[in-house]
Amino acid sequence: MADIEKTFIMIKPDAVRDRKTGLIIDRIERCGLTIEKMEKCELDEDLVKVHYAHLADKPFFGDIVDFMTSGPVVKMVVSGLSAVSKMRTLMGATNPLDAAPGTIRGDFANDVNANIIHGSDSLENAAIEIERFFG
Ligand code: DGI
Repeated sequence: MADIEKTFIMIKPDAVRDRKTGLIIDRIERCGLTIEKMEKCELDEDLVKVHYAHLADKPFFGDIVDFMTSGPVVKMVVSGLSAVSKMRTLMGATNPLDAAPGTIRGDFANDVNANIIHGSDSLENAAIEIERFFG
């Protein structure tokens, strides 16, 4: 049976700037998931570097840091049955060109870096990321 899980979600600066926050929250709630915590904030460079440390050796790492510090984000804790995998399905593939229509990235994003939403990729990382961003 599926378990109630908590996952970490972040609406990225492009989507906040384009006033898509409400549309994205609507998609999340329509899936039966619950927004437990939500805060609009700016990320400092050090936090972004820690969060994306698994990509530190990639040539596009600097682009990620520049993009994620380019404006406010909306960070959230989202809960529900199988929340981690449900959110990953709802978000769609990392590259919006590969993301299926009907997914958040498939419908709203065009750029692999500015791909409008982050969601934890495992239950273990969800706990780490919730602690990292909400303490
Ligand atoms: O968990 P995801 O965000 O789906 O994927 P990830 O952890 O592999 O990548 C983190 C972010 O890094 C992703 O949301 C956008 C950026 N990224 C990933 N692959 C590429 C990329 N950015 C560029 N410019 N090119 C890439 O190939």
